[in-house]
Amino acid sequence: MKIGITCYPTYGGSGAVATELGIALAARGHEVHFITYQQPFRLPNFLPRIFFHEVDVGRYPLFEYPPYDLALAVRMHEVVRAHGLDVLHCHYALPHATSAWIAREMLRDKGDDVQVVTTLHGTDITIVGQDPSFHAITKFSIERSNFVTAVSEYLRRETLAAFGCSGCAVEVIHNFVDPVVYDRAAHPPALSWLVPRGRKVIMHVSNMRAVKRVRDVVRTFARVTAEVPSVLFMVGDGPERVDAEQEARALGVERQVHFLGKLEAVAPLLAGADLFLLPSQSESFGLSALEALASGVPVVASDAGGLSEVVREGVTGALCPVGDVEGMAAAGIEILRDAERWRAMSEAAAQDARDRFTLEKVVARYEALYDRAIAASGRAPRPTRPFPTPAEGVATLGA
Ligand code: GMT
Repeated sequence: MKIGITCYPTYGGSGAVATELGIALAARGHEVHFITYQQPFRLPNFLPRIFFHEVDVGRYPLFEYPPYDLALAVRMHEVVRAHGLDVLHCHYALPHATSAWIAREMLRDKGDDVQVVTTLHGTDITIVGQDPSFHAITKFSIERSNFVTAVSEYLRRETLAAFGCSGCAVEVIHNFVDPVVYDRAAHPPALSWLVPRGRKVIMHVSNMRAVKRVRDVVRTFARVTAEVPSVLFMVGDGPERVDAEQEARALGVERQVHFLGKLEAVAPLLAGADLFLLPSQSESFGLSALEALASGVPVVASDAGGLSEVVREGVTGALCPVGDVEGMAAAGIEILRDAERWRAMSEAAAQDARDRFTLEKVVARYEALYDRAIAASGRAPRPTRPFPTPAEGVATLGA
């Protein structure tokens, strides 16, 4: 098959999922074309059968807001025609599904067609999509997609409640991890030089937006370390980082809190962690929690959105009401204090992630969905090109 993938290429769960899906599809022999404004952050420079098409938003003095959605639609249309794509898979509804609809209309105008699959990730439904400025176009774009998926049951329910979405079935396909990458045993200790002897390692990974409640991470940590001496690693960056730094100073734990910034590979760090904190206000799935679990790290999180589909209370971690810093700290202390309990939880976490969210199973579900989409179009899938032919690969990258 030939699949176009559009996502936000910067740091964030939806871009990570989209990119890793594309890499896995290419490894299974499909041809994958990323169409976005920047090379996705988890996409290495060159891989067989993967192509990157940059969207160039022309600048013009009249445009205070350059119309990215239109430039994206034109690029989608161009790439579908040039490479004969079967499917355009949009990750995050706005504006990607809208641009795909425009591209498909342009194709139909020329007697051509493409199937549009939209995967809903979170705030495209729970926040942005419900903003009065965007509600109608989000609903329209979801309804005009040929197939729609959501990354959790919670998000599927939210979508139906917020948009009604008549005539569109929303299929749940959970996010996934590569168990080979997220494997505690596979990585040498990366952070031990920063961890004083005998201290536990607590970790948080996020884009540090308000929804992540990073102050609660620091507050929870301060309570835990008072009972179980620990170190906190904050991975990622975003608008709330300064607040978290300030909170650490206010609570007198700044010397035990390390801000590591944006990092491309978190698996080597997670492999050295004892506890993962994710106290988000809302989380449709919580990919970072899954990556921690797969790495054998128990997760203490808020019982928000789809997190209860990922973390098994008392088995792989603990869930507390949003903002319940005391409860999260108590749960963290209980897990860290008891070595036997920690080991059992760590093993259960890694096993459960492999049983329920392994890459192989989930990617097969997307493949089956593309098959259905192509069958519904009445066409045979387009043959992928023989590969690798180095000259062709190099010439097409970034085309
Ligand atoms: O919806 C967002 O806020 C963006 C998105 C992202 O790119 O990080 O996050 C969402 O998608 C992830 C991947 O499916 C989920 O793991 C996150 O839970 C979800 N974020 C929220 O719901 C806040």
